[in-house]
Amino acid sequence: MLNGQVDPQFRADVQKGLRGPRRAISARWLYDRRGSELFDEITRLPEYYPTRVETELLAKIGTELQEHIGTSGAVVEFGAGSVTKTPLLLRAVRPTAFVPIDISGDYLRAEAASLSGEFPDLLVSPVEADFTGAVALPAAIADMPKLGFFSGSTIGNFVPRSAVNLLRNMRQTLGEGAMLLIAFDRVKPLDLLIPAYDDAAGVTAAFNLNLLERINRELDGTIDISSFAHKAIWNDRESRIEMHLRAGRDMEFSAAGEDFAIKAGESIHTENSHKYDLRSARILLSAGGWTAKAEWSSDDDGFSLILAEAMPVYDAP
Ligand code: AVJ
Repeated sequence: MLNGQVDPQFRADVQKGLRGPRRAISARWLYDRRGSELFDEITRLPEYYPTRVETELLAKIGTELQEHIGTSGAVVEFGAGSVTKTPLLLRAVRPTAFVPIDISGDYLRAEAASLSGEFPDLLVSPVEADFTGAVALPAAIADMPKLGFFSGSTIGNFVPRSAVNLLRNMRQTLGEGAMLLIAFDRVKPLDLLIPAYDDAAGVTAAFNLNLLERINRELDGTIDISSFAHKAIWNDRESRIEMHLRAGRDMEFSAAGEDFAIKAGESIHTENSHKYDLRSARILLSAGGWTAKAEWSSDDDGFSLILAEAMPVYDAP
C-alpha cells in the first residue's frame, strides 16, 4: 500500500478471486510488509529446507560455477534477492555489473546499499520492473556476457504455462547466448514436503492467513479470520503443494465494496508450489528456450540448481 492508496490490481484480483465457484487469489498478494516478514521467518524454520539447502549448495558449487561461466560480465537477478544467497553468487562469479530486477524500488535500494560494502567495485544497476515480462536492461551492460539468476525455486509458484512464458521472457531480456542459474525444488516424500508448508510453529499458517488480514485492512473487509484455517495439500496430478484457506463455518462478509458468501469446508486457493524431477525441469527449460548445461543437487536430491544456456533454437529434428 503506497501512501494509503490501494493497488487497483489487488482490489480487482480479490473481487474476482472471492466470487467463486473456484476461489483463488494470486500468491503475489501474500507479500505485503507483514507477509514478507513472515516469509523471512519461514526461511529460518527447521521444516522449511529450501532456503537452507540452496544456500549450502551455492556455497559449495562456487568454483565449479565459475569454471562454467568465467568471470566478468553481468549478473541479472530476477526478483527479490536474498542477503545471503546473492553475495554467495557474486563472490563466485565476480561480475563487473549486477542488475537486480524487482517490482519494489524500496527493496532494490536496500539491496544495492547492502552490497556496496562488500563489493565496492561492482556496478550495481537496479531495474524497477515486473520480471515476469520482458525487461529492458541498462545500456551499460548491453555488450557484457550475461548470467541470469532465479533463486528460491520461485519458478514453482507458476503453473507450467506461465512458467514457460516467464522463461521465454527471461530469454528475451538476457538475449541469445546468455546463461541462467535457476533453482528447482524436487518431488520428495510427503513427510518432508507437507511440514515445510505447514510448520509446527504455525508461521506458514500466519503467512497464509495474513492475506485475509490484508484484505480486511486494505479493502475494508469484514472477514472473520479466526474462522479460516491454513491448509497445505499435495496435488499429485499437478505435482505441487497448494496452500488454501478453508472456511470452518458458513460465512458472509464484504470486501472491496462487494458481498461474498462461503460455505463450511469450501476454500480459497492462495498458492502453488510446483515440485520437479530433473527431466521435467529440463523439459520446462527447453520449452522456454533454455538448454540445461550443468546441474547440481543437494545430497538427498531434494533441491537442484540448473545452469542453462539460451542456445539458438532449431525446431526440426
Ligand atoms: C518463495 C515461492 C519459493 O513456494 O516455497 C513458502 C513461498 N510459501 N512457504 C515456496 C512459500 C509457503 C516459497 N517461494
